[in-house]
Amino acid sequence: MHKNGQKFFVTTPIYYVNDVPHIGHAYTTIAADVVARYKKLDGYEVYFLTGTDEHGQKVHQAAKDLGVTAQEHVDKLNTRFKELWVRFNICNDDFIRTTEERHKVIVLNILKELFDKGEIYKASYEGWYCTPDERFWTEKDLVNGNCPECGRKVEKITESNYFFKMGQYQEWLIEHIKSNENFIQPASRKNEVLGFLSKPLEDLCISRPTSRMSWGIPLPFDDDYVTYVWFDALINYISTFGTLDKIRACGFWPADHHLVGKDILTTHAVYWSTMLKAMGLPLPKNIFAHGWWTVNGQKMSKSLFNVVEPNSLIDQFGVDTIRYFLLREVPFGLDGDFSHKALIGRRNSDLANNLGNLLNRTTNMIQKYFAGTIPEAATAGEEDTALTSKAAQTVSNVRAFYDDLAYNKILSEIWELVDATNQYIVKTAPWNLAKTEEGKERLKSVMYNSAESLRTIAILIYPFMPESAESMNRQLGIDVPIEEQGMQSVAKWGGLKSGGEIQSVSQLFPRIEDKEAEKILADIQTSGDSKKPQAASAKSDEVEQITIEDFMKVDLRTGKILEAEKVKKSKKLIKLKVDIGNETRQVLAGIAEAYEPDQLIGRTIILVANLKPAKLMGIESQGMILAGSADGKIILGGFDQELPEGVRVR
Ligand code: ME8
Repeated sequence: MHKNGQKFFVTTPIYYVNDVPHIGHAYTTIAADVVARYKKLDGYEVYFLTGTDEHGQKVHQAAKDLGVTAQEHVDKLNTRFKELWVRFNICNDDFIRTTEERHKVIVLNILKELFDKGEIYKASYEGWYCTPDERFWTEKDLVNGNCPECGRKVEKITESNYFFKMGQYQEWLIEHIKSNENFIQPASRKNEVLGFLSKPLEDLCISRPTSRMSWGIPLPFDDDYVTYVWFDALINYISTFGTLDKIRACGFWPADHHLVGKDILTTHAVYWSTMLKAMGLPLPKNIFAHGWWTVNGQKMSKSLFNVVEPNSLIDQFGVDTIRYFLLREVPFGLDGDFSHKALIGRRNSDLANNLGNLLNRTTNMIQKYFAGTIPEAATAGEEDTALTSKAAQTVSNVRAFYDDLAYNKILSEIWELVDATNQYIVKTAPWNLAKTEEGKERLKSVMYNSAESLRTIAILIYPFMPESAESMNRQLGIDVPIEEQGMQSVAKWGGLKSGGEIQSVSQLFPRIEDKEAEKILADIQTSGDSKKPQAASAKSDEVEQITIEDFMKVDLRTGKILEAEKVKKSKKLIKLKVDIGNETRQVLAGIAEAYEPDQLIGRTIILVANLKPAKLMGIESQGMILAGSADGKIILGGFDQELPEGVRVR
């Protein structure tokens, strides 16, 4: 394939390793994959980076609650992302983890260099700290006394810490943003950043005392501290290449696009830009902050259990339908709402009816009229010229829309060509041409042009739907994969070779029939469109049915709580002594955020009495008590009248 000698570097955020991967994460990663694949097709040498963010308080806490080491925890969890990206056909060149040695070494070097240059200093600090977000805020940042980012409670903390002299770069950064029009996109988000910068920019606290949080990269100049998780994480964009010298030499720097969600624009536009300035490295050409997905109008969150589980969606609809839907449905940059109904609608109208039909009718007619051999174009009528110029226009518009990552416009352009080709077939009416000798000559051109248009479409949709595009290409009897044909093969009409043999393959996008669609929507309705997050290996989101015998295997018993105390160093766990009639059990329950130990004593609960004992934080738990949760609030299961201990519940 023709190489243009240019390099292209695109990144996604590195996702928090203990998040359950959902369509929000998939969205950014697919968007990066599409532009990476397009640039490759266009002859660029591409470097596409993604990964996982593995330090910080949340990981530390989650590992503690599970009674495993933080390293064991992250080693296990990062694979959920890796495996999902394989399923989604993501062509990343590197997957970086912030706990890897190669990353830690670079973070240490950079910290040391900045410290030696006087960019980092130690000072006593008083601020408002949001533990879940791991961020300090000043008094003026707070909204109604709460964290301006997540709205949760903040605590006042006074401690000595290390600071990066971020504030000194405020004027320079404002100037940089204003004079580089595409540095932050979309424009509305750029204005938000400028709004943020209209208030005085403070220096950035880049350390956390190990006494409070030890899961991080120790500061090279003070063992009592670890590096603030954001300062550590942003450096992943450098550590993938190695040292600063390697960065300067690799030719990929600076990034062409850092793709991020709007939630983390400030950390990229302000923290990252000023960090780079201090290091003397060029800033990214573009930071694109896309919008936020909700699901049927609700926020996606683990605690709400309404995460749209991507593995299940892939099982149900196929990879390419989801890749297409996410980028077609909502303009990149705006917020969107995910609904299965809209997904099925797009699949049936755009993919099955418009594109699928065009491919089927064209290949079927070539089979029927030319025994499957692609004929040679002979004549060129008015309709043919209209179609070829539409195709040329489509290619040029698609190219231009990539500059602004206007994915939905790109797809809508391509579908205009799909429609134009379908209309071309209707207008030229091949079934009538086939009736006469003269018509048969014309039919050759009509069939050739329809197939050539499909070849063009296949190349244009390839970045979005790589599997389907390659399959279309094979069906058209082309044995050179699209990856090798490149964008230059659609620079002019006529790249399809006559004489190629049409291959019949199974239907690309079978229609989801009304009955099946109704069933899918009804299933979602009954589960409140709320699916519990599943492990990446889960193959189906259907609720498995069990028999009464299966259910009876679970020994549920009433139990009276005799004692309750909080587990030291755990935010969530309470240790209970529970009387279940003929014996007393020690049980650990993750309810400390919802109940005080005193409230629990004397309560009758339901215990899973035949659960294998397990150790949490080194303490044995001999059973599990039942509870429900809504909006993150945990409520214990119980009875509306008194029952003695040890009664079987069924
Ligand atoms: O912020 N809609 O990681 P994270 C759209 N580790 N995109 C969404 C989304 C939603 N509902 N939910 C998540 C972090 N995303 C840091 C990043 S980078 C150096 C460190 C996507 O796991 C979106 O890209 O919270 C968002 O910015 C990112 O996931 C946040 O991922």
